[in-house]
Amino acid sequence: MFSGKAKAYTNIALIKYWGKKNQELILPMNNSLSLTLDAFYTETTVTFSTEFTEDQFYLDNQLQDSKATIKISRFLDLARKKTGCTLFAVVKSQNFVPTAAGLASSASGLAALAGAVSAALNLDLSPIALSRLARRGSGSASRSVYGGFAEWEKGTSDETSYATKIISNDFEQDLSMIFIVINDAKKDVSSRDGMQRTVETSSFYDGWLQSVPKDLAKAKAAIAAKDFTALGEVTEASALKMHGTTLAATPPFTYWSAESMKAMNLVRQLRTTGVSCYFTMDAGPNVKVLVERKNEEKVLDELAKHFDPTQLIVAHAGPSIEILSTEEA
Ligand code: FM0
Repeated sequence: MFSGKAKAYTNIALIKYWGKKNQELILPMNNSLSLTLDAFYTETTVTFSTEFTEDQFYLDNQLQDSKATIKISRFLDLARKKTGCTLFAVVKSQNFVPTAAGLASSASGLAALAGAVSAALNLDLSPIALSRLARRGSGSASRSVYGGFAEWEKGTSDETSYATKIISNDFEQDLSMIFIVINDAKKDVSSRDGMQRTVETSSFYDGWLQSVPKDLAKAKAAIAAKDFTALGEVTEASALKMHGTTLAATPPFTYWSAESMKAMNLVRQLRTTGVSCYFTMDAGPNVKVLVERKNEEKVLDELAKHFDPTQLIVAHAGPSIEILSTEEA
């Protein structure tokens, strides 16, 4: 019996990953840049044993159906192939999320799975190799290998597509990200389906691709200069452009709800009163507000006038992936 356990934190992209050029290998169309956060994480244990007769996947103590398990099995196959291991595995994953608000993240989940399986099979991977493996589970997971800021270099092959840490002089310690949790009845288009539909059908997609290198350069310069305003501006712009592409897809779609718009307007309004803060959004209606830590209280107080306190979750920069144990029995 071999087992490994790992803990990985989620990350939020400031410059978004949106679109794949290879769906099998999860090679992205553009580089992305993210901040790993401390508030949400996943702990995963993978155990391989001769006693198991199939792969099993438990999420938050619930045995998952065959559809969810097949995805995990395919991922495990990548690691099994590396070592010639033919054993089945039981995967137990726990998402640590402050409220039951649909904030479970594929980034922390697949990064933790990659860490756990590499620990169980003693793959002894470098951070880059672990990032490449995590990428095969979910693109954004490639970035959760690192604490603080990370950049996922799109690359041109399985070998060359991976994330690295951005050295930031601890700038990330000055930042807060406030999640505004917006529960919406509308069924989401998954990020996987949404980005694919956009690549294939959106007439705005070329504009997105053209804009990313400039935005990425701006973000990296802002991090190097510890320039919050510049980082905030380009973060918000990247999110708006990504979400713009979905409106021109066929069929068109949007992740924005009325409440998301309310939150975004509030952020803009706060700026007009001199409080520097910026929003970003991913493949769902939640809005995340980037703010300097010194202004966190002020922004929270203002948001609390319009949203229920249970909808507001504060996060700060989080650490890199942690391998918690490796056991052989
Ligand atoms: O995180 O198809 O990683 O850069 O969150 O599993 O590779 O779940 F919604 C925007 C993340 C997409 C931006 O996509 O997709 C970002 C997004 P997968 P992910």
